[in-house]
Amino acid sequence: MARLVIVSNRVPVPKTRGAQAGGLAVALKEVLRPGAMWFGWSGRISPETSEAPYLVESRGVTYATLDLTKRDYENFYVGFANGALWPLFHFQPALMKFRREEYAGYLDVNRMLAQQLAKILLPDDVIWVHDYHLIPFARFLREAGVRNRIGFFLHIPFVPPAMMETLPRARDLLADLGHYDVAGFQTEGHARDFRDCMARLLGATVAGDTVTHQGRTTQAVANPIGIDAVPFEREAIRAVQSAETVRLAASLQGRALAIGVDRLDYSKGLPNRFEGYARLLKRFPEHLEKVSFLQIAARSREDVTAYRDLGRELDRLAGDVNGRFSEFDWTPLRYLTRAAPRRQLAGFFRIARVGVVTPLHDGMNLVAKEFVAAQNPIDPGVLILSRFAGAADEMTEALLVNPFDPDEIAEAMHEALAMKLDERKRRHAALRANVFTTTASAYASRFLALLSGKPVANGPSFIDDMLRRVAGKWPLDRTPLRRRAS
Ligand code: GDG
Repeated sequence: MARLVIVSNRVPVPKTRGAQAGGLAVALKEVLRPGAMWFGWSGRISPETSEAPYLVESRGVTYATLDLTKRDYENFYVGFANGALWPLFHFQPALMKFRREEYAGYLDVNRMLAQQLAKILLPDDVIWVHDYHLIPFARFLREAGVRNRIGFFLHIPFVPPAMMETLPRARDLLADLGHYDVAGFQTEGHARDFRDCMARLLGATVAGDTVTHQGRTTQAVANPIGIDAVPFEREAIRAVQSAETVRLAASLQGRALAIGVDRLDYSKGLPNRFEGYARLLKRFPEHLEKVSFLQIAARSREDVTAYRDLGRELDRLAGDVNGRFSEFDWTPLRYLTRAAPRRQLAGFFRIARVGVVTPLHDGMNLVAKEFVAAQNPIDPGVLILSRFAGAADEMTEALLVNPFDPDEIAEAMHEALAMKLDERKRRHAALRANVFTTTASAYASRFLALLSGKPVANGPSFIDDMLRRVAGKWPLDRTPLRRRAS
């Protein structure tokens, strides 16, 4: 039986404590069945790159992680991945900072990780690589002699050829993607942009969804990610009784709650959202003192300059909104920059009248789906969603807005706050049907079926096999771990 290997930049080893922001960990929770392995960076910085992975087994899943050096971290993670690729793929070339030494560091880390993984693979293992940090990973596995099926899923958008070309080394990265057997994208538009780039920038042949370049064929498909909707709804129902949700509800004093939850990231459109809210209060004064906006924006990637600049801009804008509109007994905008526990978010979503999800560009956006799953179908809130989130392809019953126009955000908030129960229910029923069918597990099984065509779970434990093969040479912690409560 084939074993599944998940490869991603960060590996959420179960003992990690505390609330965790970030879409990938949430989405992959479902796929990890006994017999699987999750391989990648430990999230730790060490004086030396690890010589071998650190292994942890929990519930039959092996977590194999390696430390990076400070230099690796700065070049690979802060530099090329988050300083060049992230802005490029979010249509922000002006924020893209390309430096050759950082790109070289990005390749070095990918090579090192691939060489480590190659040592522990069996010929039947199916390898599923995640996201923009690891684009060249398959090439380095191939160079190490790996002939297994290798798939790649990009969680963020892809860009058309004219935008892709602004990145120095774009052609090399595209060629690297040609080493995957399957390349998955959040939307058909992203998959098409990838195929166009391969054709226009590399001269690859495209036929239907397959791309052939230098004798290798990659199937490039849309495979939209989803959430684990049933447990999330259950969590929301339970959380309504929790002390935090009760406290939040009491603090509203009958006012409508509008909510936004995002990582503090420039792709999420937060400045325009704050300005849109200010325009709502200015242009539609009937909402003054009738609405409270709660924005939770957990700080992330603070080592990258653009994120620190954004933090300062939002502090200023939040102060401006509250300075202009507050009353001595009403604060229009509540702005928190720490992560909240997941359960708490679910409860907050459930009591909100409006969910505001207005990224400038987003691969999918799971918050949109979580907001819908958390609603009470008898009295549901309204979702406002950016046209440029991947989720907009499926969630057409949301109030779709252009996030570059703060007035459009204001008008949608006005419409949502005034919307009658019948229309709220009609829109929510359609959105709910979508969110409960296009789930995380549907996404994962679809991708794995394409990649392997045969069952890939419940195989023999990686750790036992590795123990046999490397006989005590690697650091290993077999203490059974409690499942992280989040
Ligand atoms: C990438 C792509 C794609 C947020 N704040 C807190 C918190 N979160 C959780 C949300 C949600 C997840 O993090 C965020 O997922 P998103 O999809 O909205 O965005 P990214 O982190 O940018 O994820 C994105 C995704 O990958 C999956 O493919 O959809 O387009 O950019 O689950 O609820 N969770 C907790 N506290 C917070 O304060 N506990």
